[in-house]
Amino acid sequence: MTLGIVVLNIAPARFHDTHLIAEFLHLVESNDYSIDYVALAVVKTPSPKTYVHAGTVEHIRSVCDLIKPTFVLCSRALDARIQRNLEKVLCVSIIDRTELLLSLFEKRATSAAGKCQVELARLSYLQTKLVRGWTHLERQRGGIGLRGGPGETQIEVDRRILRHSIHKMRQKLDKIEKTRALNRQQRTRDQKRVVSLVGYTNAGKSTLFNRLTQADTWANDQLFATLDPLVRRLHYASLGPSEELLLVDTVGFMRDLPAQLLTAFHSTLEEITLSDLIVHVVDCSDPAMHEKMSSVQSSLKAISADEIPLITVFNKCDLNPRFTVRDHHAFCISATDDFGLDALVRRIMDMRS
Ligand SMILES: Nc1nc2c(ncn2[C@@H]2O[C@H](COP(=O)(O)OP(=O)(O)OP(=O)(O)O)[C@@H](O)[C@H]2O)c(=O)[nH]1
Ligand SMILES: [Mg+2]
Repeated sequence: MTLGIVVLNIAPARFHDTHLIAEFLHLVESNDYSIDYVALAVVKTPSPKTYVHAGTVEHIRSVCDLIKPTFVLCSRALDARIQRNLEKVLCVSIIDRTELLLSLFEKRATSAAGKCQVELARLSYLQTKLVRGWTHLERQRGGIGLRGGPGETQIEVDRRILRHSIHKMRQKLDKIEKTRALNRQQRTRDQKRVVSLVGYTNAGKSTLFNRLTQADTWANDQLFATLDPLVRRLHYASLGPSEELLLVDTVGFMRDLPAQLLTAFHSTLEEITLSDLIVHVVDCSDPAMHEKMSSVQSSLKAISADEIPLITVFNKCDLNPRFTVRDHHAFCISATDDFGLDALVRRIMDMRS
């Protein structure tokens, strides 16, 4: 457990910002950080030096003096210069939203591919943080002397090391990707149909996947519990196993995922583009359901998966019993209570014909 302060920047014009605050706090909890203090900063016009205004900086500084936190966590991605300025004034390391997401992904990555992808994302992120006189690599390598030939400045050394590491990591990922492509070819040869479960993080994809495949995938009330796509044949209780239908559990989406993570996870997301049917799992008990649905829809568009047949599944209806669906292409289910799963599985199986 690490101590932390959370600084939240909210623009008052955006009505659903309370959801964003809740989401950020969930992200912090998922990272196992204990929060000591939450400072809400309303920023209409960002300050060019510190993003938040002088009064807020002063306030956070006095709180830091008092509780001496290990980190200050910031709910938005920070430009390297702004981050450095804030760290100087507050005399404490700052973790911005991108870094928080990266460390969460690092914790969750278990497979070789997942680990490589997160490492690649971290290296690319570090590239954006190299600023003269202050480099994030110092934190990473614990001050090992890595200075190169005469005249090579620290920042040049850092850039060189990063370029080299990124190149090696890409090569490693390319190899993994080739194996994945072979597996996909095999599926096509065997004429298997692929159904991908997609959705916002924590919507209940893995819980549904477990129910529909008799698997035991890690499902948890934590963000990004799943990172690697998992493939299993459909096998639902009374309807028995299906030889030709494969179900894929995928990494969850989230609004404004950092570009470095999206690039590194491109091949994982590509699995979705090769499916015959997409099941969009939505948490219908979530007050931010509509924003999250749009976020998933735009992410599917961004990976060119918006032309694939899609059915929407409103999950967790046990938590929102008054919820009803009017669209007869959509389903209302509860993955934990097995409610509505029969109809859903029959619909998925219909796809075969
Ligand atoms: N009450 C209720 N809880 C559910 C239901 N389905 C899933 N959950 C809970 O929601 C939480 C998230 O479930 P997961 O299956 O891990 O969600 P996910 O979409 O796979 O999440 P990521 O892998 O993080 O993207 C867990 O605590 C589940 O027990 C449901 O139908 N009803
Ligand atoms: Mg999951």
